[in-house]
Amino acid sequence: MGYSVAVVGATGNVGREMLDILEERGFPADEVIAVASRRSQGTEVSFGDRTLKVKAIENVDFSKVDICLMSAGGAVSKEWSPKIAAAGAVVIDNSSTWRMDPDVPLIVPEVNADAIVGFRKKGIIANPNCSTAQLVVALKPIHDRARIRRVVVSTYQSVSGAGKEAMDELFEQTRAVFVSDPVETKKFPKRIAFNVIPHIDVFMDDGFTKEEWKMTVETKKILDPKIKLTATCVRVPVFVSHSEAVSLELESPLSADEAREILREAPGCLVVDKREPGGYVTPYEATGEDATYISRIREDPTVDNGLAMWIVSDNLRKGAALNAVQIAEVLINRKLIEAKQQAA
Ligand code: 11C
Repeated sequence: MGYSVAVVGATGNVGREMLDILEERGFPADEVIAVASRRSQGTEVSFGDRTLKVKAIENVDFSKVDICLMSAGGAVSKEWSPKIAAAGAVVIDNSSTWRMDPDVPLIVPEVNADAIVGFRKKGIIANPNCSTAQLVVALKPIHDRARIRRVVVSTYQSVSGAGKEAMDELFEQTRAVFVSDPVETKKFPKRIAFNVIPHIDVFMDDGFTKEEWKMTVETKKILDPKIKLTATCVRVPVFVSHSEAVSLELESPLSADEAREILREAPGCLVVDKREPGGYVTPYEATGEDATYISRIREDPTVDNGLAMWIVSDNLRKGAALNAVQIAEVLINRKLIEAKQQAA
């Protein structure tokens, strides 16, 4: 007997990717329901070689659903995730709403799959922010070997992290620059075409942005509360895949060669690190791929036991949809849920 899976937010960037990944990985689903707001009801989305008609969230009977992959934004999740969980489906939520709730596990399967059992408290499992997910996949094997004391990370985040309208804005501004039309800004606070913007999400009282705060608190929750992390998050004119320049201060020494060997064996990681022009991964190559790519691994002599690296991953996949589907696979593989009887 297969599972009944609902994808809420099925018309968005991440929702579509969730459908693709369920299909690609042969997820054991008897039924996949595409769900969105009433506004999108009746629109069609692709699922493999089939087309699914989108249902409005109000019209779905979640008591017949086993797993609900949510990517419909914070407000929808706040209202609907508890209702869906109460109806008996396990919610895997991609928004930031539940991540820091002590009764909701925040999971990256390669890092803290064992914490998933905490889902029984509220019936909700949180997916981390995209920039955190790829970071912790690469940090976990290093932390296990040499204990990370402090992380300094600068991100180079693609516009797809801000949604489809943001992708359209980069495209439209780029076109406008080439044909000498006026460049309009809508979603971003400054022009993004041929520019970079050191600001993602809202500003906090201490001068950091919420995206930077999320990287700190989520890394602590997933990996180790003792790790200190400071981030500068920057939007760049790239459509898909986030990049990160990361400097680590470790408790014990670890050479670049040792780090490369550890990361080569680590789940979810792919090392591409030749010290020559082009011997590293860029967002263009990471797009559409599942791996977290690690390049430019080198010792940093400016601090004790310093190590630096470059980490790139597809933010819509490992940063969102793939991680959510992997969480669902952990639930099934560890027999933490059973498929309900399907309606005829
Ligand atoms: C961005 N990382 O690139 C954000 C998008 O908390 O899930 C994801 C925000 C989140 O804009």
